[in-house]
Amino acid sequence: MKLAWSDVTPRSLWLNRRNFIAAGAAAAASPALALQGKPSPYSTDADANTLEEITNYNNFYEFGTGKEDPARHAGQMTVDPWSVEIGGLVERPGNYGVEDLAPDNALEERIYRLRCVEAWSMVIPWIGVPLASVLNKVGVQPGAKYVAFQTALLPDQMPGVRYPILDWPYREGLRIDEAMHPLTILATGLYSDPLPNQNGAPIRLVVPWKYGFKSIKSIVKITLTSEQPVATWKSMQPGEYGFYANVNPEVDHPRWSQATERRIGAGLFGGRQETLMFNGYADQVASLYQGMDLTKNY
Ligand SMILES: Nc1nc2c(c(=O)[nH]1)N[C@H]1C(S)=C(S)[C@@H](COP(=O)(O)O)O[C@H]1N2
Ligand SMILES: [Mo]
Repeated sequence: MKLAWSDVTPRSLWLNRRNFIAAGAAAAASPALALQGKPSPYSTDADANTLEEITNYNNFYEFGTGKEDPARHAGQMTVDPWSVEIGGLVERPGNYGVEDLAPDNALEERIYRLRCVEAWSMVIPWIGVPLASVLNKVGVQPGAKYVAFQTALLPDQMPGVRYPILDWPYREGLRIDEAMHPLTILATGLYSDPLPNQNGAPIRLVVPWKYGFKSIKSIVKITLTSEQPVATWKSMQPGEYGFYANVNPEVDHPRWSQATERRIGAGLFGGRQETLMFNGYADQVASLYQGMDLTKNY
């Protein structure tokens, strides 16, 4: 039998997590869905968005460019069985199952802010594992400087990829120190349920201090490389989207300001809130970019 949240969580945290607990109680009735993660000091105590909001306002262009398209179409994607091909500069290349990479007993809860480059934001209670734990499992070779990620390309199941909106498959990358940072996770669930397809099932990257497009969904391939890998948005529009894509209120997008953001669900009178440097994670990550000109390396 698993410990209850109240057994392992201080009451102050516990109160902030009331939404999560409610979802967990519902999931307990259905043991197959009773994924639980350990609470984490990396979590924000900001109020999380509702499951309704998180699963109905999405960017997942493989299913269309409208915010409601993923909720409408992603259900037709088969996510089980699924394997992730890990290769390049690693000691143990191979095809890994999602359960191998993110076993139930390793799952953690991370309540993170998500800031889209389009200037809206949410707070999402992810469940997942540090990407570092996966990279350590496969063994990083000394020459590895970057990590490349690739999304599944399933034309029969993804109506969006029939159109050349992006250079499919969707690809992203991180520098190795960014990939190994404890804030960087691979998520397999949210609100105690397995990840909904529209949020990138069965396994997706979450890098909370970067614009949302870096957090690539439905990953089928991870490759350790010595050169900076291709990133889809950067390769499409390099003047607008950089490799780093760190949230930065002082560097505007060429077509709009990045100084403020609209919190989804805040309502008409919620107003806009100030965007924080590194999306509020500066204390943890600013040192990664010491000496870099962030207006050039955007
Ligand atoms: N494969 C893939 N990953 C993707 C995207 C996409 O279109 N395709 N959109 C990105 C963008 S722009 C954002 S803001 C986040 C949104 O994640 P969410 O829908 O789970 O909130 O996913 C990112 N990951
Ligand atoms: Mo985004």
